Amino acid sequence: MRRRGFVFGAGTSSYQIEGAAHEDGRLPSIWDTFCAVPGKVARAENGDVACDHYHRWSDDLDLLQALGVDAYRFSIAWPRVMDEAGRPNPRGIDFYKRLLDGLAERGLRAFVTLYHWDLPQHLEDKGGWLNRETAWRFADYADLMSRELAGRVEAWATHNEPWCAAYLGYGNGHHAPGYDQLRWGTQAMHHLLLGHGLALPALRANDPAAQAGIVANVGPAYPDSDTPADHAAVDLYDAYQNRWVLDPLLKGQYPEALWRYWKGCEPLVLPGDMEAIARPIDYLGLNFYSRAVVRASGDDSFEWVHRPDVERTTMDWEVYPQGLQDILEAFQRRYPNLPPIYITENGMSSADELRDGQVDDVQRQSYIKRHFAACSRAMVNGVDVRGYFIWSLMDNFEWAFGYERRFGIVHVDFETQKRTPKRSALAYAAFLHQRALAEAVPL
Ligand code: IFM
Repeated sequence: MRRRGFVFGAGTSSYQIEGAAHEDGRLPSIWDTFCAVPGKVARAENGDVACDHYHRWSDDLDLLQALGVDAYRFSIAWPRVMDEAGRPNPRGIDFYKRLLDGLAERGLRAFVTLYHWDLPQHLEDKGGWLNRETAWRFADYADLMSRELAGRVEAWATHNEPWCAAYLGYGNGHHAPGYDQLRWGTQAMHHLLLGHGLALPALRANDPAAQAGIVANVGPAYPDSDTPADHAAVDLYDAYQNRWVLDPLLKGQYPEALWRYWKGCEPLVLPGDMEAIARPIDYLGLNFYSRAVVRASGDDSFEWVHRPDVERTTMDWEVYPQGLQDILEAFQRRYPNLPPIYITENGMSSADELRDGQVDDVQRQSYIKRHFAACSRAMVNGVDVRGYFIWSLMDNFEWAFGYERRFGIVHVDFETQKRTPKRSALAYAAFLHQRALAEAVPL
């Protein structure tokens, strides 16, 4: 099913939009458990209902079709499709079959992520990603889904942002399951990456025409000053933010610098693990939002510099589109085996308000334009970028921040579940329709 042409799309993830937390045999996930712990999620919100996409998926696919995108990126909820014994749950699997049929009927291509953080709670009860066995359970899950959905998926991603799943989930406790031991963060990362490597052969065997890859959240750092110490801080930040994930995948080793920063936190790596992790992938998905400015702090450490008077989003993330070009070109220089890239997430949260039936999210519109321009510059300079997905199709459950941080190009009224395309969605649609016209009527 490999097709040519640049892919434009929009993305979501299961726990953030589906709701229907107790329907059709879905089991609890670590996010259901985490949300129930007082103080973990703003206003004690959770994904029980979210965007009610489980029931409204058909209307949501109509929205995507009206936008004129080529592809939809979504994730499968592992606890919906397998029971505790690892047996398939047909009712859960049917939901994704209906969704994929609905996409095909509308001429939309599917980019499917297997793990966007909603680990079944029963696996967490056995140690979650700290338990090496979970990597094999993940490979079983990948095997099941790629057998069930073979032929309908354009690209599989094993994981979305293992950095967040490992570091925020096990290293600092901001995300489920809420542990805060750095050493656990690095071990969880190792098992997540191992699970990725173990899943690849099944994806390839069961769905040979689909692409198989992984998605990483990346961000460049810039020195606060031109001193050697601040440049060294940039290097260290790069090891922590980018190379911790990308070096094992593309070089088969963890960056040594990281163990100077996190002394004594090396994970237990068994023979054969790194070979499995570094198995070739067809594409690499990159999620890009912002940059860091850092300076040296103490021995072999860095700290963030919060510059005043720069453009920011309501996440307090700096808007720095040039960083996307810089990081794409840096990866191209660094990894001779860099596979084709998809920008699998790019977008921003803003304090959007519905007024007279409209949402005038001018900053998001400009953010998307400037980032896509930066991506195009990297492409002109030789980086093989194959697609660009806006995060997110619609406002949704933004993890520990709950529903207040709105990333969607479609506004969701969480009381009524009414969807309203924001100005950014209308601009994206206008751009995509112009492109379609230009392709249909070449001058
Ligand atoms: O909403 C998240 C998404 O789940 C993963 N990438 C970053 C987004 C914005 O924080």
